[in-house]
Amino acid sequence: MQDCIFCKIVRGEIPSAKVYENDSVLCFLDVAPAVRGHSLVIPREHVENILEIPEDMAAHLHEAIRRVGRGIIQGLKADGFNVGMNNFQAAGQVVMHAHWHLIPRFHGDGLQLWPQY
Ligand code: DGP
Repeated sequence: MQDCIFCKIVRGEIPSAKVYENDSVLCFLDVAPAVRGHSLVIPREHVENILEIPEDMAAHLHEAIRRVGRGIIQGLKADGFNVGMNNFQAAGQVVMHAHWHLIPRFHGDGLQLWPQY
């Protein structure tokens, strides 16, 4: 996708702070982090949202999310992490290239990310 900002990051046309990458997945730090270490996991291939993700791609993404999550726990010494995804504009999706937010959490950090259900 020519105009997609995350596709530009994949192509290296926009710089990013890469956290992890493999042939099908890229992970980089969010430019507007909720907290230090807030990372985004994306498929290299352009798909808009979770409904467009084929099974094989989902497996690669899931594995990458686990790897980066492990890094957040071990590297940042976080107590936990949130995994979140906005799908479609009504749900807060701004960049229309599917992505997962990984947000490090610490006991007592008081971060309010999503409504408490
Ligand atoms: P969402 O609302 O789920 O579509 O979140 C999009 C996220 O993408 C938002 O937290 C900010 C981040 N973002 C937008 N543009 C850039 C960029 O050029 N570089 C990086 N690293 N992150 C970006």
